[in-house]
Amino acid sequence: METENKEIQAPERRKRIFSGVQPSGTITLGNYIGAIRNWVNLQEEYDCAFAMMDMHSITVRQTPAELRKRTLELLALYIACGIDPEKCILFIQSHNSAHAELAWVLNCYTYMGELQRMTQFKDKSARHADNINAGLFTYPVLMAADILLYQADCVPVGKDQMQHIEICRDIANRFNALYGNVFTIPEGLLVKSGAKIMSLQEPTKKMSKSDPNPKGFISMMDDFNVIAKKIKSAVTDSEGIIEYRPEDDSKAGINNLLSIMAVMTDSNPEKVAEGFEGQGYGAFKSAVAEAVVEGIRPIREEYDRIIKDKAYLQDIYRNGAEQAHRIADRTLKKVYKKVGFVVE
Ligand code: AQP
Repeated sequence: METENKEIQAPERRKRIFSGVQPSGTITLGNYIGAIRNWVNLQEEYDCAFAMMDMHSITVRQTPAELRKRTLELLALYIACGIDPEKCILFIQSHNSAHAELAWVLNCYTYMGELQRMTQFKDKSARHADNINAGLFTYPVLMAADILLYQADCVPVGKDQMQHIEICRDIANRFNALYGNVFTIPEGLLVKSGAKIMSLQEPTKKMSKSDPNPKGFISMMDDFNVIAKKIKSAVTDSEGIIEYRPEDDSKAGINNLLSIMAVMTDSNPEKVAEGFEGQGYGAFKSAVAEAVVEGIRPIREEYDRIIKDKAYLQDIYRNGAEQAHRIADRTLKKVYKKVGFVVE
């Protein structure tokens, strides 16, 4: 019998994505625009794993009951934003012990000098001078473990996290140079618009959920009136001209509002500015407030529905942890073998 001499090609593996948010506060418009919003499109093209990064959160003191509550709220918010648990792996970081295990190994392949250069460490140790703990210092190593465990090809993050992606690549390259091709070298994926949303009160600083001044950030859980009020009292300048000048720090407040408006209306900051030519800051701020509220409204309606269903959320994070373990354990075993541990 003649056999056909055709090669059967294995289907190409879809590229993999890993990302996450810390439940260290209520999620801001910055986290949404710079990260979560973009995951929704990416889930169609990539194999995605998104986690609630609770282990990272404890690098800064948290109230335990609050952290637990916010972790589940974050899961509900992911889903409300359009992340589909049928398409993506959704899990709680601490449910997969491989993260801590790989982080330990990678700690031994990371230099103190590299970690000392990290901007986030410098910023956070200045803000939490009474608690400069070792976890805060080695945060980027845990983040490298998060990414490398899943052999992620891409990591969608905001601009503030790009330095951590760079160190992750350095650690992975160093490990691969010693032991062969163990890790996929990941690329950071930045959004075109809104990769860094700034504080409404100090527009040269990024919007942060742990900002002690709540007027500086818009929480995705804020009352709609509060959102409008915060936008209307955003710091701008006295020039009175609505123009997008990203290089000009004196326009940081207006640039930021233009970026937010652009994302919420699927436009770009220059076009938005053209539309408001000759108008005052008051009218512009009202329009931004309306766009933000209308963008958040459907997410909040979904969120309110999902957060009530605790059994559904539990099913998702349990199932997610199982799937996450399956992928991560393969990488961890390989790493353990390479460094010389006795693997059963
Ligand atoms: N202001 C921002 N603009 C755009 N993207 C942002 N991200 C954070 N802030 C902005 C992106 O959101 C994702 C999740 O961030 P995270 O919670 O893991 O940590 P973070 O970057 O430290 O965020 P915060 O809000 O500033 O948290 P705290 O106050 O706890 O430190 C990341 O992709 C991040 O880039």
